Amino acid sequence: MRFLGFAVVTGAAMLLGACGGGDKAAESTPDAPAMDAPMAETPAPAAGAAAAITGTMHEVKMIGDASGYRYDPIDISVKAGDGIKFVFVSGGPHNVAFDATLLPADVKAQLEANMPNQASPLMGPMMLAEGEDYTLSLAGIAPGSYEYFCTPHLAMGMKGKITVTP
Ligand SMILES: [Cu+2]
Repeated sequence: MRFLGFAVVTGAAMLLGACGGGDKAAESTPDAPAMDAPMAETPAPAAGAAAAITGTMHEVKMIGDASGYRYDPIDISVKAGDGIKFVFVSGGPHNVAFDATLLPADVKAQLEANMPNQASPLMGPMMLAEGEDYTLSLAGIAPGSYEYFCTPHLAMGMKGKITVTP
């Protein structure tokens, strides 16, 4: 309940950073706050291993229109510790998912820890409405390039790439 007061993304990130080291056991909330409100990307540390965003917040649009289904930008470069907010613009449903077979083991484990509300391992929740968003922390992710995709639109080529630099 008390998370609802923090509406701003940076506020939520700071909140997590502030209390992340304290009580790690009691962080799992029964009601997932990210489901109902556009600004509710309050990260819910799953197994206590999630790494909070400490750097810049980037934005990637999720678009489906007459030109096709795509992430914009398709390639994005971030620094370790940065975060990406994926914003549903049009033409959904959209999500963000990674292929475990393409990831180094350490990156796979950290992404699983960092991704809130996974529908299945490494698959973010399905977003159904314009204006919804999904925030992913790249904190703790080793430098490298990692491809991701939209599950409903993979066959239509909706893929993106995140390059993490040191
Ligand atoms: Cu999509």
